Amino acid sequence: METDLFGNRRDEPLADGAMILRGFALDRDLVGLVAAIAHAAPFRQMLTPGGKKIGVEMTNCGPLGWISDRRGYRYETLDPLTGKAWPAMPQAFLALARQAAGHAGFADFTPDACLINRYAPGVKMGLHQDRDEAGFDAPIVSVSLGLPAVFQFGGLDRKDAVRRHELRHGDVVVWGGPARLAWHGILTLKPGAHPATGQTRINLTFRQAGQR
Ligand code: MD6
Ligand code: FE
Repeated sequence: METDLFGNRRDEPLADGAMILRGFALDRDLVGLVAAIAHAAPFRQMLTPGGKKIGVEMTNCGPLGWISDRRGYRYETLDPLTGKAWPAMPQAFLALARQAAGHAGFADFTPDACLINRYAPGVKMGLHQDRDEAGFDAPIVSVSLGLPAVFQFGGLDRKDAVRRHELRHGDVVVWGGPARLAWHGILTLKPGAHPATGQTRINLTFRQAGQR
């Protein structure tokens, strides 16, 4: 557990409206829940609108799922791979996302989408903004599981300087308000093994994607 000298979980400010909650997601069986979701809606590599395979493998749970294909980036209620609705969002996911948002000062967060990213060593996520949602009033809550990764967090302009922060198993990032459209990414994952996830990193990203 990430704690200070007094045994408290630490909060690390990133920017106005953004912070890392170290160890906030520890002691919950999130990995088991991810495995159950992936059984119903398998991890897959999606295509960019330009036709390139995305390195990060993805799936979703909740009413809306983020997808990418030749027609663009968007949210869909049905998984294009199975033709069925995405698996329900587990109560434990919802509770964690709501608690983390509340801890960071965003009351009443009700995510309707949870994108699940899986990284193998050698895989990265380039700098991007999360801007496919219907509105930007709600924050985003992001949970890191398994292998550590280096997170790059920049500003509202793509050219703004980025800072690097290591995200470890159980860390939660919350951002919203003035930071909601900040540019960010994940550097190439280094090889390793983690007791919870094996040779992978898993990231859960909770969003309010549809109309409220
Ligand atoms: C990742 N996260 O941590 C990728 N987006 O693997 C994101 O792209 C992200 O962590 C929006 C808000 C928080 C995030
Ligand atoms: Fe993102």
